Amino acid sequence: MLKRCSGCGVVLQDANETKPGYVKDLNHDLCLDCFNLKHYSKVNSVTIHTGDMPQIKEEALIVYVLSVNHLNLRLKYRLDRHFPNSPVILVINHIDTLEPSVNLNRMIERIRQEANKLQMKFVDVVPVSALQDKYVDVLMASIEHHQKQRNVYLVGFQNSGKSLLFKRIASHLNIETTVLSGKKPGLTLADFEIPFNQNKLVDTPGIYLPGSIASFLPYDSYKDLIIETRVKPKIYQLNEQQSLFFGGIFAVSYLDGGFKGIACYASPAMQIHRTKYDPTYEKFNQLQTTMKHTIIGVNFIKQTYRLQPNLAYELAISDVAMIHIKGKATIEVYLPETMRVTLEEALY
Ligand SMILES: Nc1nc2c(ncn2[C@@H]2O[C@H](COP(=O)(O)OP(=O)(O)OP(=O)(O)O)[C@@H](O)[C@H]2O)c(=O)[nH]1
Ligand SMILES: [Mg+2]
Repeated sequence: MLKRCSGCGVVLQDANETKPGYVKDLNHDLCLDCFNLKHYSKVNSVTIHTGDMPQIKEEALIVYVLSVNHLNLRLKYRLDRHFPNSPVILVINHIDTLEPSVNLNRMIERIRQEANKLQMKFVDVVPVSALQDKYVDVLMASIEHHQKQRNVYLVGFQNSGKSLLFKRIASHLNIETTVLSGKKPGLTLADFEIPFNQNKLVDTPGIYLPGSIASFLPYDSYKDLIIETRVKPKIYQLNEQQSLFFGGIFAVSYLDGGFKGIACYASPAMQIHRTKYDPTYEKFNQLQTTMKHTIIGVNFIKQTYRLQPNLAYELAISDVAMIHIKGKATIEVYLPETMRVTLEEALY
């Protein structure tokens, strides 16, 4: 039988060091990548697993794990169509990274309203922190309530915290698991399962998100930029025709809308620099070489967004910044062509 890595689930092989699953000795339990991640916090491989929504053929209970870092992508998938016969619990993870003033009930109510509009139903919406073990017991009670002799699958985008949540639930049940969690997107490569109320609870490989920071920078560099601790937003009072440079990674320009405060949520490692708007971004291009976090040698493009009055927006750029802006404005983002950028109504 093929032996799998106990951290990520990849099939182990000792033939090719450059291919996934490599081990020097097939008696080892962790592939080289997982070994390096676990013991040295190092990731050498640059390939990202590009898995899509997992195929779950049975009638199951789906636990859809969404990180607050991905709130903008909350409507990206019609889960009711992917899993037509399976009820879905929505879990909002990483709530420890939000400011304490964020009203979670209001956020949940808004998400429910949006889902209802799409005639998509969540049987429950539960905010949790897998890291701090907050409300994991509430989630487990909800799973038990909705499970009804079905298997339970944790699904969600890469890095949403499925594996950490899986480990937390396992430890509540006094079950040992070896699955690894970490900032590398696409870490889990196969299903992991534990018994759960006469059925099973399954951690699945994450859904690939194109345009993630990991497709542009090596792990050593992007790991500082992924938001995993509480971030106090940096508030900038901007005049029209001003730009903010986010390291050498992207720039956000405020073109019109009057004098306005905007709130930037990013890792403290992200250097933010305010300057005068220049449509050629010449200064940005010059500064790029001097920045600690920078993306050079790819094509940059400009995207323009017109924001409506009376609405609060979140502009999310890759996995590294969420920018909150209220009311009428024109915003231009200058960023690598294939980097992900989304604009949605803000939920907090
Ligand atoms: N602050 C915080 N960090 C979390 C939380 N849950 C997970 N993380 C961190 O987020 C990163 C990703 O967690 P994983 O559990 O590996 O995510 P995943 O969804 O299994 O990712 P894939 O296997 O790639 O699909 C890890 O560095 C975790 O420590 C949380 O509730 N709060
Ligand atoms: Mg995982």
